[in-house]
Amino acid sequence: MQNTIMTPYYSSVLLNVLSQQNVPYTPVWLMRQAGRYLPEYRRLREKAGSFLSLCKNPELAAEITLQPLKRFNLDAAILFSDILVLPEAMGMELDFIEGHGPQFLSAVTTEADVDNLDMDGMLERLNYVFNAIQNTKSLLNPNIPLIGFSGSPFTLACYMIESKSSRNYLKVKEWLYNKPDLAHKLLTKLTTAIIEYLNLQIKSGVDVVMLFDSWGGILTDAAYEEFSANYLRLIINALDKVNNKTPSIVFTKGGSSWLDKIVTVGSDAIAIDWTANIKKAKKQVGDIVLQGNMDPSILAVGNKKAIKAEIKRILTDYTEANAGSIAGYVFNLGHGVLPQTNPDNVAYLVDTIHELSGK
Ligand code: 1CP
Repeated sequence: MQNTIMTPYYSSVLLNVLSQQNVPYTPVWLMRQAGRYLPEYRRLREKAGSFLSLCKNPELAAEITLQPLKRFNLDAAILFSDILVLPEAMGMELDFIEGHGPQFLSAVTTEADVDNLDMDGMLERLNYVFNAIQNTKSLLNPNIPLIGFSGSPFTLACYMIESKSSRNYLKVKEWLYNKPDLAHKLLTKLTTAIIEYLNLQIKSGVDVVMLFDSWGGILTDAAYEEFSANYLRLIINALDKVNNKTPSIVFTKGGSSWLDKIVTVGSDAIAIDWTANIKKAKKQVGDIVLQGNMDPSILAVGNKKAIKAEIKRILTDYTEANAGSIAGYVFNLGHGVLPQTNPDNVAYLVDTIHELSGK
């Protein structure tokens, strides 16, 4: 599966893949590569007292961002933060309750609540994120790109309307079906906020930006276009391309049947979850880069033989669909690393991907 190098423009394999260049091996990074499966993360979190105080401390956030890179030969860092810090900076009080995940103390329920979301001073209140980016960049190997991110407008709206994770999203659906104009008003406001937020992340030093549309998959086909894809497109179009760079990645979990729509959003790469058929996905996305596809539970429950077999399957399926070339693919999971994962399996995964793809 070895490829010839064409004079790479970047010293980073990930940036070369994202800019459509040939690479000597497949780059890999993992969603939630920093987090609870790492004992050094758990120790810092205990010391800091809460998840949010870790996010808001630029030194600790940078340290946690770098933790997985000290252990594993990853090809990218992703900023340690959370998608929910943006609504928090718009005035929604946020709590991370141990064992229950994140929760807003009150939900957005009325038009007045939407109007009251405070955009003035929002970016100043997020200063700790931009400081964490600068700290991380000053410590990170310059050949390793830093990924910044935001939730998609729809996914952030889900948390804001439901106040937390939901089983059936009935409050969100009530907005979509009974008060779509108000839903659009909220999504439009979030879109403006996300554009400002991501552009300041780019100015602060991130090399790639990713949009997490983690809950887009709850929508119907038509509603996905109306309430999620349209807003993703507005964001991608408004991103600053510093020196014509700063590639973007869009991830709609559960979105593999809408790849025809997602390609129209305009991102440089599309991330897929583990339910997607990567061969079909490659045919549908054409020249757009693909990322992801491995089931995260393999790392938690699979043995090395199973992990290797799955890496082989994914790389083989992708290359078969791409005229024998590994170009245009970024290895990742179909969702975040599970807390039950043994870090040794992550080390094995990363090294095996590099080895099998040509390193
Ligand atoms: O210590 C803890 O218990 C906190 C666990 C944790 C961590 C490590 C949360 C709470 N967030 C994070 C970090 C995080 N969140 C990152 C850091 C970078 C990395 O990937 O290493 C990123 C990119 C996110 C993004 C995020 N947060 C998403 C989008 C991606 C996805 O997983 O779908 C979502 C939906 C969230 C909300 C959130 N924050 C935390 C949890 C447990 C959740 C999910 C809650 C739910 O089930 O809805």
